[in-house]
Parts: sequence; structure tokens; C-alpha cells
Amino acid sequence: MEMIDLRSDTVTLPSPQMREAIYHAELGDDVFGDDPTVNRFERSAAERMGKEAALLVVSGTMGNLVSILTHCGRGAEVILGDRCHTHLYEAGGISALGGIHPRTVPNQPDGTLRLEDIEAAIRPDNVHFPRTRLVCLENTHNRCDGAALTAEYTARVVDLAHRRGFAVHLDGARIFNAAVALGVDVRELARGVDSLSFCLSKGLAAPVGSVVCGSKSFIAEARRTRKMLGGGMRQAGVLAAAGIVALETMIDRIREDHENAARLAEGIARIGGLSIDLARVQTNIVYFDVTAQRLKAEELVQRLGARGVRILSTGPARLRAVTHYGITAGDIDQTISVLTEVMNA
Ligand code: TLP
Repeated sequence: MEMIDLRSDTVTLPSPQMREAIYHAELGDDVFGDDPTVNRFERSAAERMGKEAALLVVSGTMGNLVSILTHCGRGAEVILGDRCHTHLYEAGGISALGGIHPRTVPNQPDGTLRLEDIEAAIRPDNVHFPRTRLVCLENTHNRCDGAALTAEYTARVVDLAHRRGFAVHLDGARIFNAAVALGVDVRELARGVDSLSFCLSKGLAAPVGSVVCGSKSFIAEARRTRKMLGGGMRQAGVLAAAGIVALETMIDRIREDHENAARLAEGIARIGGLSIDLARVQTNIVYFDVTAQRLKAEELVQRLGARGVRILSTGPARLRAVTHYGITAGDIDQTISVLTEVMNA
């Protein structure tokens, strides 16, 4: 049975053009700075984000960890959303490996942190307190329905942080989804932030890799942090080659993923026993709930799986489906009909 895998956009397989580029990549030892493909990729990634420099890392988790460790010393405090990926799903790495104290403030349903909440979380200068060094944003916001944060909002947070003497890191794992949804250049969404990480292996469909972007001096320091974490890679041009193709060919097509997500959401809205807030589906992430008392989310996942559709349960009654490269409108129609069949059984 051919599976329709909507568990995440991380399941994407590299395009034929990526495989070709990997095969032909010119390579060297990147820890010595000698891999020409990595160097070319990092220059173009930085340029695309409007930053001075970039650093290839293995994953989104490592991108956030390297960035936060580079901004903060041990005992520093970072302000972040209570539903952000770094806080929920990165194994507590900033505390475990960096001795960094997380200070959560509530994520609003649209993925933002209220400026008043950030302001109230800033520590006064007093021996009792850790020092506030950083605030983290996430765009698009995974747990907040894939919401896209606007450039105007980000600018307000940057302004507040810089006025109060600390930095901003943006987890832009899916920042190109935000740029496409908002119809803006991705540079607008990256403007002013001191660092950002974005993923090659999600909506952009490359097999492995994320990128940290920032100033030249920040990236030089981040390179040292990456080495400390064991993330210095040698002939990493095999990854960067796919990254180059990802940046060249995979951004514009994201629109299709958003159309498929909207199509799926509209289908779900028509099925009894499921509920969805259509207005919240802005990008490629579709969260919905089972309202039928007899069925748990996990059971629904099992039944769909048996019929060739894979999605994730993210709570007792909550589910997530993510559209991506390789998923067609036909796959979405098939998913809707399987969901309808299972719910009516
Ligand atoms: N998210 C994954 C899972 O870990 C939940 C997914 O399937 O959505 N930032 C954000 C906003 C993310 O959504 C993810 C991955 C990461 C960082 C981490 O990236 P990786 O998996 O490359 O370490």
C-alpha cells in the first residue's frame, strides 16, 4: 500500500535534482573551511536572509542550541514562549548543556508573545536574579497552527529587546512558509533579529540540515559552539549541495503545500465528529480535534494508518497533519475520503 505520510514535512525525500547535486558536489574538509560547496551555500543562505554570515548545522534543534548557547553564558535567562519548539521538544538542551535558565511567557494563539509579557519578564539588575540575555520567537509557529508572525510584530520585539539591552533569536524552521503566506521577502521577516535558524529538511525538502544566520562575529563564535557540540562536519558539501538546490527550487512551490493544507482543512470541516478552526490554517500545518466521544485521537491515527494515511496525534483529542513536497491535491482528496470513511464507521 502506498502511504500518504502527513506526519510532518520532515518526511520529504530529496528531489532528483538534489540527488544529482549531491552526487556531483565538489567537496573538502569544512572544519578547515575547505569545502567549496558549503562555503558557496553559506554565502547564499546569508544573502537570502539579509545577514552577513551563515553556518550549516545538522538540525533545527542544533541551530537553536548553537544560537542560544552563543548568545548566553551559563546562568543567563532566555525569555521564550510556553509553546515554542525549543521549550517543548528540544530535550531541555539549553539547560542541560548550556546552564541557561528558561523563562516562559504564554504564546498567544497567533504564535506571538505579548510585548507586555516580555517586558514584565525582564529581570531587574539584582543579585537574586539571573540576567535576561535573549528572547526567542518562532516563525511559523508550529504549536500555534503554523501561524506566521509578521515583520511588523518581529520589529516591535526587536525594538523592545535592543532598547533593554538583550538579543533576539528567531527559530525560523519554516520561515519560508511564513514568507510565502504573508507574501513578503523572507528578509523582511529576518530583519533586526540577531540570529535566526531555518531548516532545509522541512518544507524545503532537503535530506538533512539547518542554517544559523547572523553577523560575521556572531557566526564566528557560533562556529566554535557548533564544534564544541560535536557538530563540526567534514565533507559537508554533500548536504550543502542539496541545500543549494532547496533554496533555488523549493521556495515558490511552498504555495502548493498551503493550498493543499487549506483543501484538507475544508474537507475536515465537512466531516462529522471532527472540528477545525479554518481561519487558523495559514500555512502547511493543520491541527484539528476529534469531538466524537467514542474515539480517541490515537485510535483515529491507528485506523487511518491501516488505510494508508499517516498523521500524528498531539493530544488526547488533537491531531496534526502537515502538507509538503510529494503530497498532491489527489492525496489530500484521498485523505479526506479515508477520514470520512473512518469517522462514519
Ligand atoms: N519539528 C518537528 C518535531 O520535532 C515536532 C515537526 O515535525 O514539526 N523548530 C521548529 C519550529 C520545529 O518545528 C522543529 C521540528 C525544530 C525546530 C527542530 O528541527 P529538527 O527536527 O531538525 O531538529
